[in-house]
Order: sequence, then C-alpha cells, then structure tokens
Amino acid sequence: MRKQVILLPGDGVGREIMEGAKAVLNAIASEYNHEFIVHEHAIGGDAIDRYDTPLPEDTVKACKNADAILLGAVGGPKWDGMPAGKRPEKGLLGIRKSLGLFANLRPVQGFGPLVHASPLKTELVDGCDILIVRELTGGLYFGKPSGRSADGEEVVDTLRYTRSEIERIVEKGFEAARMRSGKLTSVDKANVLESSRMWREVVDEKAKDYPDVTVEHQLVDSAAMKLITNPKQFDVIVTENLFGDILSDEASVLTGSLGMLPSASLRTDGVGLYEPVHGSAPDIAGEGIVNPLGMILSTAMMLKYSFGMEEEAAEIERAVTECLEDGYHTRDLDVKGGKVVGTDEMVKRIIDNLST
Ligand code: GGG
Repeated sequence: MRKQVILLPGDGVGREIMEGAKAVLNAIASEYNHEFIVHEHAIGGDAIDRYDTPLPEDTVKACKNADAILLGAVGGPKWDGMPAGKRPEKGLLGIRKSLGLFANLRPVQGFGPLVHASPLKTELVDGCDILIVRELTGGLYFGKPSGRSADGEEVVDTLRYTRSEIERIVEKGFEAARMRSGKLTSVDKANVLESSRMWREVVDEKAKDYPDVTVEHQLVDSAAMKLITNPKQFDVIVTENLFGDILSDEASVLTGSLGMLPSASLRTDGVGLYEPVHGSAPDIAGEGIVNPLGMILSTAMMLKYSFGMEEEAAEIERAVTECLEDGYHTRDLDVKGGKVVGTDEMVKRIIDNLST
C-alpha cells in the first residue's frame, strides 16, 4: 500500500518522539512492502518562530491532501506571553477544526508489565481497559465570544454545542461500546450546565437505536473520583471536549505514565490525526529521555484506523508489550527491577522486536 503521511513534530519533546514514529514506520514499510510517503510541516511554537503563525496555510493544505497525520506535541513556556491568536495550542486546535476531526479516541490500557507502575493499588488497575471518546471541535475550546475586556478586568469563554455536534460524537460512543463490552458511560454536568442537559437528552434519544448497549450517565466530578477509586466499572466513556481532556490525563495514572497514552482524532471518512495525549514536556526536551510509547502507539492507531492495517498495528503493540516485559522502560515509569533506558534505545528495542 502507498500512503501519504504528514508529520507535524511541533515543540519540546515532539521532535524526539516523531523520530521514533518515523523509525517504526520505516520498519513496518520494509517488512510489509508498504510505501509511506512522509512530509514534515510546521505547527505550534515551531511555526510561530519560523512563520509568525501557529498554523501556516501550507501546513493546513498539506494535511488536507494527506491520508493521515502524525503530530508530536505543541506548547512551551517560550510562547507564554504571546497574544491568544499566537499561542502554539491555537495551531493544534486549528488543525483539528480545519480538518473536521470531531472524534478523539483515547484508549487507556494497562500493559501487563506496567501494572505495578501505577501509584494505585494493583487490584484496581490490573485488567483496566477504557476507551475515552472525547468531542474535539466544539465546547469551551472553540465557543465565541472568548477573550478579555479592554480594561483586563473581565474574561469570558463560551461553552457552545449544537444538537448535531452532540449527536455525531454520541453516535461514535455508542458504536465503540457496541464493538466492545456493550457498556457506555456518558459524562456531563447536567445538574449545572444547559449544554450538558442537551447532551443527556441526545444520549437518551440515541440509546433507542442501540438496544444492545447499556447506558449510564455520570456527573463529571463523580466520574473523576470513580476513575481512580473504581476504574474497572468503565468501558467506553463519551464526553465533551474539556471534560474529555481532563479525564484522559487523569486516567493515564492507571497506565503508570501519561507518556503511555496514544490518541486518534477522526471524522467519518478514515482520515485522521494521531498524537500522544501528553504535551511538549519542555522540562525534559532535548535530553533523550522522553517516553516514545504514546507516539508509537498512536502510529499503530493510524495504521489500524486510517489504513486498515490491523496486522501491522497489532505487531507494533506486541513489540511494545515485549519490550516492557523484558523490563525496559523510560524514566517516567516506576517499575521495580526494570531497566531505565533513553528514548532512542527504547525505539530500537521495539524495532528489534518487530517481526521476531
Ligand atoms: N500531543 C498533545 C499536545 O500537544 N497537547 C497539548 C495541548 O495543548 N493539548 C490540548 C488538547 O489536547 O486539547
């Protein structure tokens, strides 16, 4: 197969983890006789430095013509003082919006060898397998008005959703639940927010089309607590943009490190953007110690969801598991008796494990 992939390394550790993804893609290409045509483009702070905008037109155009996109991370203190329109995160939000990528899938899966790396009790996390389905192009991150008054004394952000925006993401949640255990937890704040009340209405309405799926509603504050006190009650969680962003970072505790979590941002036609859930980690950028697994597992998600390469994706996941079973991990993971290695060695070991 021949596929066009755009690489957006971004900022901080973004470039280091993207090198890992490229190496894994190359290895898969030669093993399976695929051709991945990769082109790199700027986004985030890197794009601000080079082109004075977090999302150059050229980047958007290239992404619109691609089969899939891999993104590293954006942001960092260097751009903290920038006006709102010139913040690195604007690039990330802008590319998701420009491509209409409304569904963000964030699997939270405990890898066997890491069961003791979580600060939570082993019996709580052992066997945890949750899929967070986060709405990605609406809600507080995009609602207008958003800004600061002229005297700087008042600020406003707007939480806005249309019924059809809610319907399409809730449908993704039901579809995912149907493919898994048949349980869907919808998370909202319906006791306070009007948007959440409409969200709940839509979920109840859609539930009629999915009699095979059991639905429950949870308020976000309670769900946040249960996610770390009784995580195994969850299978698929569907929620709006901000809640999904926060809950998935929280859920990463179950896996031992935020560095482990991959994600896919999708629309309905298979084109997708794949990125680790973590940010640019400026405190460790350039040190060669960042965990590349969230990025590599995102690459596996790209092969599976955008290119239908189930076998290749499964092979990457197996190679990652084997590497962890052999005791190798980066510094962010607290595994007793394990061997701490740097980013490049971790990538090399995974590649060595492919096709063996
Ligand atoms: N790779 C993810 C990343 O760079 N995250 C930084 C960020 O700004 N995240 C906000 C979001 O995912 O909505």
